Amino acid sequence: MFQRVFSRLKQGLKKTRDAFASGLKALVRIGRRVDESFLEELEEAMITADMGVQTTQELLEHLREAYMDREIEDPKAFLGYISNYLEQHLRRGGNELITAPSGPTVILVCGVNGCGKTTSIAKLAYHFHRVENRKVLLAASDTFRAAAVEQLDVWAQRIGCDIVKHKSGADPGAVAYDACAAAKARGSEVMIVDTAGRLHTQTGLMKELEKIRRVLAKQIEGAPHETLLVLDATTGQNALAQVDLFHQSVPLSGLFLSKLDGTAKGGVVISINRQFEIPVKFIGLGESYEDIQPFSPDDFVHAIFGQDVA
Ligand SMILES: Nc1nc2c(ncn2[C@@H]2O[C@H](COP(=O)(O)OP(=O)(O)OP(=O)(O)O)[C@@H](O)[C@H]2O)c(=O)[nH]1
Ligand SMILES: [Mg+2]
Repeated sequence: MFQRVFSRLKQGLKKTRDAFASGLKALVRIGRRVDESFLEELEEAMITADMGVQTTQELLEHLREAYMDREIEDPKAFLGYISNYLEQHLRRGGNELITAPSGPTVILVCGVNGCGKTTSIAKLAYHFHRVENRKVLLAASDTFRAAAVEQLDVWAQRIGCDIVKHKSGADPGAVAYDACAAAKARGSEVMIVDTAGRLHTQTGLMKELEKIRRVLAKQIEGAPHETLLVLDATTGQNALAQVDLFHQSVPLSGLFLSKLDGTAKGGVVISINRQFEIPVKFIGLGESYEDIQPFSPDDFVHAIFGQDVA
């Protein structure tokens, strides 16, 4: 089972691995010396993978020192050094989901238009309902975009979980309110709230998101236990600005990084993890509801470097 999950992760990160780790391997394989031009090429490979300037510079600094101190003798050893460094860097803790001590765990999901919210919610529903065998209820609080309710409804049917929905155009806060009542009455263990895509400049829509959050907080103690921002990994470094702006409206507790399969810039996980206190909790690796993985720093680095898990 674990091997299957890991090979799915490796498959999903193929583009990043090809661009970054394979590039690095080619760099060290030609039996060259470590000199300035080697370090420059290394830097380029890291920036291309979107690891961020800060992480790249810091890592290069460490590599230089380790080489000067003769801790690393030949270029091949650089690979092990880099993967260890990244693993330690990513392993900050807090990647686990926060759950309610009793009653439903409420997860509010937000993000810009088209970033993958609804698909990611389907993946979360699949993960909790089908993998962890917990009772899941979805709240269709995106009443703004035409067909958004139907889209979520189709996922709920496929996965076999509950859904609370109103008509398109209804008040998303009222949907959230009804969903809380239903979750309590039906003994749901996890309730996931879909919301409309919005930009921070759309003041009305941002206020609406804050209102949904208030409704949840009033109806269920401690809710939302998680507020997840879905970030499209293919947007690269732009994702960083979105974290800042959404966090100002609704305090975020975690990130769901979607579409990692579609980018060679998977290194963005590293810069996001570095820049914010907010941890990456899940990653999305495809369009099917099975393409979800709870984020594990060690597995992520192993998958990128193409090593087998220990
Ligand atoms: N390859 C890939 N595609 C994804 C992933 N997640 C979502 N998508 C695709 O991204 C597109 C948008 O996904 P949605 O889930 O509808 O995004 P959304 O944020 O809910 O969109 P709005 O509600 O319109 O704001 C769809 O075509 C999805 O199939 C992923 O992890 N990998
Ligand atoms: Mg949606």
